[in-house]
Formats: sequence, structure tokens, C-alpha cells
Amino acid sequence: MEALEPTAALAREAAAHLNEHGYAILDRIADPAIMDRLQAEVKPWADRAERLQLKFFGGGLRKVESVLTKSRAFVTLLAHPVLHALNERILGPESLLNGSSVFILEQGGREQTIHTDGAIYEPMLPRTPGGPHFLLVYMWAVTDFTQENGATRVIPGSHLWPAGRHPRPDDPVEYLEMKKGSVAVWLGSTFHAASSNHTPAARIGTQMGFNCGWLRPHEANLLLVPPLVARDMPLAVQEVLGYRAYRGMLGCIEQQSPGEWLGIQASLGSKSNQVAATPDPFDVEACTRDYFASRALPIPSDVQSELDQLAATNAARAAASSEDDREVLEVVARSQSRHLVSHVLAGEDAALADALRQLPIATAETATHSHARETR
Ligand SMILES: O=C(O)CCC(=O)C(=O)O
Ligand SMILES: [Fe+2]
Repeated sequence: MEALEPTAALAREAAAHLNEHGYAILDRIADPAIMDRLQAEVKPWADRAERLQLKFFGGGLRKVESVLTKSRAFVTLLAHPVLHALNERILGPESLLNGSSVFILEQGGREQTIHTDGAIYEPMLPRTPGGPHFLLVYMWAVTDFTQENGATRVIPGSHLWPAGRHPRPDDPVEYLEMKKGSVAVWLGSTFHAASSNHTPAARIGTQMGFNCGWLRPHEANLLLVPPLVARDMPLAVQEVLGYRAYRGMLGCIEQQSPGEWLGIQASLGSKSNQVAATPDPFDVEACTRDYFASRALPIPSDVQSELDQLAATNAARAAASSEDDREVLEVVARSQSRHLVSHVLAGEDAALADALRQLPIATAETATHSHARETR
């Protein structure tokens, strides 16, 4: 079996568990101190949040939403590389943040009604048991989660149920017990709910969902986090907020990703023609591959993801049977190539960043004339 870097290995393991059971737990992948910070940062809002009145919530839940704008600790969790690697395995590349919330569960309610989170996309996207998946939801343990204090419970295997199969009282459930700093994750199609807290201390979890990059998220994250704020956030976070155009095509400003257009991300191209005046996508792919292969270094999971997307488009472009198809794929390849470069410039491989900076700038004009490159 191929050796994977730890992030990729963890994501692969979690994806296998998710696909089989509909949920997974990543044990203590965050420092418990981050959870304390998060709790302190959201306290002003948590103190004012009232118990949710709708019967659905069970009576014991209070909720803070748009936590992205209320807690830097949340942003730190949102940048965790394992999430992005796992999102990619389940949702495909370029997923978007669906929403950000904190659930405070207190003594005194009944259990929440069992439901699927994917229901927000029904009936437009009917249930697709076993995939493709559109939504993936993470719940981080800000305090320990136990059966006694109301840990989220899931019905294992329910992600495979066909449309119309509803939960029954005798369906076996699993309580997602976990230590502070761990994160549970379930599919949009998995039946689950908050349980009931039988202890005097609140059970606190912070939730972040992700949806496919071509689907509209629950919260309007681009309005919540304007460019001057997003500028100081990690690249992976900017991207899941929507500062990246999906496949370079959806959510653009003047043919570019919003982050590129706004100039809040490092790039190699000149501002005046960032779309065309960048290195040839074939060169970017080759240079990146050579760098890691010649040093026998593992490829960071985010760079690997960018490289896979670019390689697929480059291969399709090289194999395209018409000049028209090649030109269309060039647009996608250049966008993906710029995103790969952004990830390298934001990362730690300074030597690779230098190598990419040395690549000749091929304008769209010269690239079209160098047929040798395109048929490589
Ligand atoms: O707080 C929990 O354990 C789960 C809450 C939940 O699933 C929801 O409100 O959608
Ligand atoms: Fe839910």
C-alpha cells in the first residue's frame, strides 16, 4: 500500500468508517486549550442565547450561529488540514463551509428529534443513499461528550437507507462519546440528533458543515467575512468561505476567483492580466512533481489535492481532440494552476516557491502557438 502522510492517512481511515457506518470520530486532533479559547470567545453570545423553542430541538439546546465571525479559535479549527483532506474524499475538491455554530445542551430537555442535516437540500437534491454525498457535518467536542451529558447519537448505517425509510424507536443508536478536542463527523444522509443532558454541566460542541463547491451554503459566509477580514485568514479558510471560484467557473469576479481578483492571495502573475500571464500549467505541474520526487518528500495534502486537479485537467487538455476543447480546458487549467501556486506560496516549501517563480511566464498567446507543449 502506498505510504501516506499522517493527515492523508487519518482522512482515509475516517472516510472508510464514514462510508461504512455513516459517521466517524477523530480522537483528540485539537489542543483542548483551543476549546477553552473558543468557549471564552463565544461566551458573550452564548450568555444571551435562549433555549430553542421549536419542538424539534427538544428543549435543552441553546445555539450560537455564524461563529466564524465570533471566534478566532473557530477559524483555527476550520483550518485543520484533516478536515480538508476528508472533505475532498467525501465531497470532492473545493468544498464550501455550509455553516458555523455552537450547540450548548443543558439539563432539562428531552432528546432532539432524529433527523438528517441533508434535508436542507430536499426536495431539490433527493436522497442518494451511499453517495454521491453533498453535505458533511463536523461536531467538535468543546467539552467531553458522554451518553449521560447528551452526546449526539446516530443511527449507524442509516446513510444507506432509501428515501422514505424513516427512523423507528427500535433502530439501534450509537452515542458519539468523545473527549474534548475530538471531532465527530457524519454524512448529510445519516440520521442523528442531540440526546438529553442528565448532568448539571452544559455539553458544548461547535459544529461546522461543508457542502460541495457548486452548491449554495446555508450561511452567507462571503458577507459574514468581508475581504479585509478574510485577508488575514489561512488560505484554506478563505477558500471554503467562497474566495475561490469552483473549478475557476462558479463564483467568479471577472474570470478570476474573488481572492485573486481582490489581491488578497499571493500569486505569480501581474495584477493586470492574472488570467493569461502566468506560467504554463504543464510547466507548473511538472515543476511541482519534480520537486517532490527528486527530494523524495511527501506532498502536503493540500498541494496534492491541487496537483491532482491540475493533472486531470492537463491530461484532458493534452488528449482533447479539438482546438476548441483545448482552449476551454486551458481556462480551467490556468485557474487550477494559479490555485496550486497560491497553496505553495502559502506553505512551507520555499524552494518550490522559488522554482515556480523561475518558470517562464507564458501568456495565453504564446501558449496557443507552442503546440509542442500541448501535445506533450
Ligand atoms: O447538538 C447536537 O448534538 C446535534 C444538533 C443537531 O444535529 C442539529 O441541530 O442539527
Ligand atoms: Fe443535525
